[in-house]
Amino acid sequence: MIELEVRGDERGSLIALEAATGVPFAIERVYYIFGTREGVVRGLHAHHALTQWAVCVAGACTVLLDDGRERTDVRLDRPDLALQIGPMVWHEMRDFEPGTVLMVLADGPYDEADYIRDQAEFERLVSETR
Ligand code: T46
Repeated sequence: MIELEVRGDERGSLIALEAATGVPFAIERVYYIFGTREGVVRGLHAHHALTQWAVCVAGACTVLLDDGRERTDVRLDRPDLALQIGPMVWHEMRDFEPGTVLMVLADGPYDEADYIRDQAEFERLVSETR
C-alpha cells in the first residue's frame, strides 16, 4: 500500500499521480471500474507481467491478494491510498460499496494473453518459481 500525497486547500483536495510523485513505472493505460453490482466478485486472475496501482477514488472495495504463499485481504476505502499489484499475484475484488470507482494505472496495454484466469494454472506456475 502506498500513501499518496494530498494537495489541498480550503477548496478541497487534489492528488496527482506521476513519476515525480512516486509512480514507479511509466503509465501506459488508465482504466476505471464503476457501477459494480452488489455481491459481484471481479478480477479472479493474475497477470504474467503487468504491474498496476489501484486507487479507490470513490467508495470502497476489498481486494484479495494471493502470491502463492500468502492470501491477504486489503480494504481500499480512501482516495489517498494506492495498492500495487505486481505480476503473478492472484487478485479478486469484492464487497464494493454502491458508487465505488476503482481507478487502475497500468504499465502496459490491455493484453488478454497476459492474464492467467485459471486458478489451478496460476498455482502451478507460482509453485514452479519457488
Ligand atoms: C485487473 C483488475 C484490477 C478492455 O477492453 N480494456 C482494458 O484495459 C481492460 C482492463 C478490460 N477490457 C475489457 C475486457 C472485458 O471484456 O473490459 C471487460 C472487463 O474486463 P475484466 O473482466 O478483465 O475486468 P475485471 O474487473 O475483472 O479486471 C480488471 C482488469 O481487467 C485487470 O487487469 O487487474 O481489473
